[in-house]
Amino acid sequence: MVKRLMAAATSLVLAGSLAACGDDKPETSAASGSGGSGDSITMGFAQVGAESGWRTANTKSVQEAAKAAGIELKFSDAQQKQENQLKAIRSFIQQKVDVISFSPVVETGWDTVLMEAKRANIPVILTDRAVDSKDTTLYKSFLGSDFVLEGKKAGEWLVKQGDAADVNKDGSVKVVELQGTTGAAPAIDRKEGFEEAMKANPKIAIAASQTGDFTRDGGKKVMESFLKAQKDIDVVFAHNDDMGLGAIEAIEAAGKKPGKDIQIITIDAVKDGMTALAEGKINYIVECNPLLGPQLMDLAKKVVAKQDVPQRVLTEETAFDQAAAKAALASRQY
Ligand code: GZL
Repeated sequence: MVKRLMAAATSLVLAGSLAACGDDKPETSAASGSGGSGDSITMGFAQVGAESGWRTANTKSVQEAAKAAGIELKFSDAQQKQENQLKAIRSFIQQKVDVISFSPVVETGWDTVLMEAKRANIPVILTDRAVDSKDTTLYKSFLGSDFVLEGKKAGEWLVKQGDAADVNKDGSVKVVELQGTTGAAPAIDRKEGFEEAMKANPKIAIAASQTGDFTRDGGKKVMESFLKAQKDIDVVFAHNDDMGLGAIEAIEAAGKKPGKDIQIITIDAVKDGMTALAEGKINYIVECNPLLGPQLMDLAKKVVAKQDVPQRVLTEETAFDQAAAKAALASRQY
């Protein structure tokens, strides 16, 4: 009991200082179903931000699953800034939470804070994005997608299109790429997977590649610059739906037909992306499942109970063409 009182006192101060910093949103704490009795689990969750439809769905899944599991959730939104995530994790350590989980906004710069959590005997579960730490004892498990495979699926679809229906008379395919957040695991890995698949048809070439930071506005601005700088773009490969939707706005403003004059391939399969796919403005979407909440809470209970858990838990996901999107749209959860 004393531990929790001390922690509560500390958290009030820290929450105040966090709020005072103004950089990130103060933590929110959803009371658990059990009223925070001694045996309930408290999780500190440091979220990337609210940059995309995928992230919003991921946050909803984590918050709803914590409530359903009777786990008290201290939630922090880092607004896509690593320093805010680091601050939140250190606050969770001060508050002596039972388990910490976060989606690292970028791959690098986590070893020190993970060591601090380890020294405080607080287990860490990574979700969604990975870290580049070589010491895998710094976290108990990583729950999330295989981003290289997602990029590969996107590239393999394009290679198949190229074989089946030449995009240009000479068979050449000019691609522009809207990258995710610089340094983020999904951005690094999706690019790697796409380029790997493209090798099957050397006539497919990436003429320009730039980060749109996973946001709709970022995708629109970068696509506007590509349309000015590049002649005869055939395909846009966007690392997420939101940047692809921004690209659609730019393509239409330039008087071209997205999905026809310029084909668009994206990753995520959130509702807005799937709607554009069903309408024919996007040509192919590789799914990246944000509904990680239930699996995360199961892992958290096992980790707090000192049970063994897998170092890596992969999420199941598929891909959609326009016909599949029309059939799936009504039943999509996010
Ligand atoms: C992928 C996730 C990415 C999504 C984007 O798991 O980290 O971040 O693809 C989101 O939509 O912003």
